[in-house]
Amino acid sequence: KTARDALATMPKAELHLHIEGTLEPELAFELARRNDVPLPWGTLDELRAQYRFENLQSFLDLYYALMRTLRTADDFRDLMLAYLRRAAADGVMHAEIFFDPQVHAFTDHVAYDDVLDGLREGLRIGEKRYGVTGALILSLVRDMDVATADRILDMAQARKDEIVGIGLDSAEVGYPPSMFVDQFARARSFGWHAVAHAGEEGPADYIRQALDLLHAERIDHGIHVLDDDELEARLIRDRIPLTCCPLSNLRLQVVGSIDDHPLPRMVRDGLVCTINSDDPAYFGGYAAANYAALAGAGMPPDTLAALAANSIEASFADDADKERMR
Ligand code: ES4
Ligand code: ZN
Repeated sequence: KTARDALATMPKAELHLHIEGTLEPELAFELARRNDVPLPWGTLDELRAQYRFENLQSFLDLYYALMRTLRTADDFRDLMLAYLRRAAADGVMHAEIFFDPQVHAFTDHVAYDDVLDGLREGLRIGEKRYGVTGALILSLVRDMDVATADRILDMAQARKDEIVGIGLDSAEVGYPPSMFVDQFARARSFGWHAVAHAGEEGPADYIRQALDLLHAERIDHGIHVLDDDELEARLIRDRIPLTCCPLSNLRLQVVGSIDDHPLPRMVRDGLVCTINSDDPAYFGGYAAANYAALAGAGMPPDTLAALAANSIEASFADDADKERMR
């Protein structure tokens, strides 16, 4: 067995994955044709030349452009099935998956119910076909009008039991968690868990706001916690999980190289970290590739195994389901 196979078969949960970020260029081209959505790139190679990012925003521009090709429930089902197949091959037993319904509903005019129907059908078929369980996190897009967040929660309320949590994503700097206090309070009143992207490009104080104002139970990315010793001590003490995404941080130039990634320091300090893939179609690999990148940077196998165990522990699955994953 190769080292990579060992990483791929290590049982793990994926806690930070945007389903729209699994849209591979080939499927985007196929959907553009199927749905008559014009794309500014004439060939796959022309499209493939766009995957060099300076920062979060330059990635988001391409991510939202390709997302426009997703138009029907069947598209979302196919996207989910393609992801779950890859997840299973990487040892992912369970995935808690973000989606961005404000963009689908208000930018691309795809009804919330169609998006949810498609994703849920994908999860249902995928669980039977690949043995991976999945749950959906409705992620609010922080750089859209806050009124659209209220409207999407209006739509989501009738089917609230089909969603496991509320999230917060997209352009971070200038869009502090404090803007979304009411929306998160409402989502928590639905019985949903709460998570938020914070401290990816934004400051440590956004992590504090996510905890204090949004009552986030996990922090997505969170690597800028290292700029604030007092906050770091609190996360260690309270065992707040961080969903780290090494290949994402590399490709968005949040870190200069994988060898400079702060994960080893975070683990040594005692933070509860997990390894995740964020937008794998854009960042060069799915779950096992993220574990492999850290292994290549010298992270020992027992540390990787501990982080995989953390991912199961930090998931929103119930205790019986966690036992199944271990
Ligand atoms: C995202 Cl890498 C990243 N950061 C923030 N928001 C996002 N949405 C999709 N990918
Ligand atoms: Zn993310």
